[in-house]
Amino acid sequence: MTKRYATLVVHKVSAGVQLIELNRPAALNALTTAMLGELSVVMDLAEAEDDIRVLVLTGNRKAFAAGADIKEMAERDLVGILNDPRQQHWQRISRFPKPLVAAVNGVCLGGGCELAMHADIILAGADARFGQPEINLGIMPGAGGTQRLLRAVGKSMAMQMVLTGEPITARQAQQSGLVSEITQPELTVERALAVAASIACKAPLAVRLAKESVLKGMDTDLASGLRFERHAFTVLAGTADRKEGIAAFQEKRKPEFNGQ
Ligand code: CO8
Repeated sequence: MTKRYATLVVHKVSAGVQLIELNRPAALNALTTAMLGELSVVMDLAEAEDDIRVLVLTGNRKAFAAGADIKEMAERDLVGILNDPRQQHWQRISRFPKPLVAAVNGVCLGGGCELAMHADIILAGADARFGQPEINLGIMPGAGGTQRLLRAVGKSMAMQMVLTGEPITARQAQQSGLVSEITQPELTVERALAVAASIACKAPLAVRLAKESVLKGMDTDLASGLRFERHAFTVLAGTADRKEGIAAFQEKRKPEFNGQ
């Protein structure tokens, strides 16, 4: 099943997996407020729908997204930026509780790179380029780029990208930890869907708490992170899916998880 929005195309691909394509090819998928708003709506629907367990986000072969839409940005003054409605959409995207996999081909710049970094896993085609070129426009990253990039690639690489604006290759992105896997460009989406399908058949509550626990580790000290992990692990002891998972292992069969 496919649903078309003004700036997105959304496909129900397989059991539990939904694919979202950013669809402004003439502008290299530059992110407008409307596009981020549609992404928020799709995420609201996906969060509420039990049958959707993992989202895959992609662009096209030329561009994941070339950044925030510069034409739209040019119309915003200081007050416009202070009251920027995009902030709400970014927050919504960052709070999405189910796994989000990004399949990146082509340019992934500025707000596009920041959007990719909202994903839990980034897979990239060999020709992908990641960058934070905002400095060339006299501005700086404003949707988490300085913070998420630092955590993903470390200080030196983050500083180099943010201060020079020069993009890095898919290979450099993988070596520095921004990207988990590199594929042939024509296979990036297929591979991302396979990764998503592998996650979609796991116990949803375990997936949700595991994601939350890893994200917790991004912004807390080790002791607090370990405490959170311990609580989450304990909570899962009360689930039917844990019983099912262990029973299936002992009975040498595939588990059937139902999210309880
Ligand atoms: N915004 C709007 N339109 C764009 C953008 C963009 N970011 N990028 C490309 N386009 C448009 C071009 O204007 C062009 O349209 P047209 O044909 O109508 O002139 C079309 O896409 C194709 O682009 P090019 O002809 O430039 O294609 P090239 O292959 O020659 O170049 C590049 C590709 C190198 C990617 C080039 O387009 C480029 O440098 N783009 C801008 C990249 C950039 O600077 N991105 C950062 C934007 S700022 C940002 O993201 C801040 C985020 C802050 C978020 C805060 C939220 C609260």
